[in-house]
Amino acid sequence: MTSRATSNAVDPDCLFCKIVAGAIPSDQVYADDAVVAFRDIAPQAPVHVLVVPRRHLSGIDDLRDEPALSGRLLAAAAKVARLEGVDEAGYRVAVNHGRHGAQSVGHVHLHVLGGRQLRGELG
Ligand code: TR5
Repeated sequence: MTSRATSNAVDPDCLFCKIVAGAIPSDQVYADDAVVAFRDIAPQAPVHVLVVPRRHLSGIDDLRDEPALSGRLLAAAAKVARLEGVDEAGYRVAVNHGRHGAQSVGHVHLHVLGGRQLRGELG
C-alpha cells in the first residue's frame, strides 16, 4: 500500500518533478521511496544539496498536514549531510518559502549547505 508520504502526485510543468522523474538530469546524491536529493546547479557552499519530495508540493506551507513526509525530508537531509561528510563539522538546512522567503522553484525543497564556515546571518 502506498502511504501519503510516498504517493506520487506530479506537476508536469515543475522543474523538480522533471528532475525527480529523470527527465532533466541531476547529480543525485541520495534517493528513497519518498525523497530525492541532488546537487544545486549554482552551489552557494562547497556542499549544496537540495532535498525534495518525490510528490509535488509547492512549498513548506503544503507540509502543514504532512508530518510523515516532513520527517522524511529532515531525515534525508541529515543522511545527505553524513554522506557528504559535513555532519561532524556542521552544516545548515534551510527552506525558502514564497516571495519574501526568496523561493524561486515551486516544489518544496530543503537546502543542505556545508563544507566551510557558513556566515551567521539568515535574514
Ligand atoms: O531559491 P530556492 O530556495 O527556491 O532554491 C532553488 C534552488 O534551485 C536554487 O538554489 C537554484 O540554484 C536551484 N536550481 C535551479 C535549477 C536547478 C537547480 N538545482 C539543480 N538543478 C537545476 N536545474 C537543472 N535547473 C534549474 N533552473
